[in-house]
Amino acid sequence: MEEALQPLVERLKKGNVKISLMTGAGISTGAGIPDFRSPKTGLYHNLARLNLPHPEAVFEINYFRENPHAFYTLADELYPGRFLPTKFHFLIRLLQDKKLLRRAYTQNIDALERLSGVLDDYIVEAHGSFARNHCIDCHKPMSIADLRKDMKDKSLKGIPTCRHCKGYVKPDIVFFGESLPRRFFDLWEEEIEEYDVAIVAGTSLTVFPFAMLPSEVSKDCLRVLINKDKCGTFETDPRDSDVVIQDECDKVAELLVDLLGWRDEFDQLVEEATKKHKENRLGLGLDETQALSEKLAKEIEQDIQANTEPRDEENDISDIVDEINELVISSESKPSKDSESNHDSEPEITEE
Ligand code: CNA
Repeated sequence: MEEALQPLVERLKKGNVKISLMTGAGISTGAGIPDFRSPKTGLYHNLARLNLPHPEAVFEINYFRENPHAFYTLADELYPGRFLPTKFHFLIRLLQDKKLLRRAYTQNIDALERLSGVLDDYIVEAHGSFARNHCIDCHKPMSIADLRKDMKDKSLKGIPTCRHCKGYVKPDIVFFGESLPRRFFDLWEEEIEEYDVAIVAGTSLTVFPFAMLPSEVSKDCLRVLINKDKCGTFETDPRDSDVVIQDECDKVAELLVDLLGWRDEFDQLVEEATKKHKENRLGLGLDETQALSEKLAKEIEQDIQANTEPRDEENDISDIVDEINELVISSESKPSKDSESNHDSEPEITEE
């Protein structure tokens, strides 16, 4: 594995590279969150108890309209706050601290990038997140606090219900048949050609349009797949320069850290963050998760200001902190704008 990683290590050691991460559920299995498709342990394998017509139905909007219970059973299990970031998430955070990270596209809805201290500006939650909720009928927003209250309300059978029209409310997680956030397409268009390295990890590359990202990067971009299985464009349209590592994400993250000589910083980061999360962990919900990411962002801002010149690009750290602050406030009290929900005429999420 060490030899296979050399092209990546050499590029990173040279510095001045723009790295994009394109990740999926496999980077979070080490945290205890099941992925979709792994045989025996994947969510789809374990959905029999929900009596679904087919496993994907749990994330289908038409099925949700008729039977929201299946989704909310799962949402309760997966709701952010219960899980700690993995070694792989901390590698992403370290890439950010080293000013090598350009963008972290994720299909995950677990917010673990945020919890590892990756700043909002770098993260593209392509399949949405639990940060906002809307009624599926009148599209009015619902606060996280109300959603969590309804999820525990036996008289509602745990189904969050719109205060205005009594329709079902759903977190802004992108279901099959719904469009992805505008930001995903904007960044794809603006900068996909700019990346020097694309690290694709923990994804089966079966959900579109996300699965197309690795084939859209420029010919000069080094593509690296870190996944248990070879998949997607790495199989169907491989490039000579591709690096394919079929192994556990966390194991590869650890090896990379050693090969790059980042061990001490990495261990310190993991130790400090884990301690903080354990202190904050009891009853941690999404609002607390965001507050924690705000705290981490502030610390990063202080570190960066103390040690280096600020970035000369659009990523003014104080703006990012303001943005995260705004997110915390809006998730707790301010209604979010309907226009921010994912109802643009963009391509919809589909499975191969
Ligand atoms: P997937 O289709 O389940 O594929 C996961 C891939 O990761 C598979 O190829 C596995 O072999 C591989 N894998 C699993 N564990 C590891 C590991 N430790 N190291 C290396 N490889 C591993 O999931 P995708 O993300 O490709 O599918 C997209 C769906 C999954 C998105 O819509 C997500 O919202 C959805 N999802 C997200 C989460 C989460 O937020 N953590 C959990 C489950 C599903």
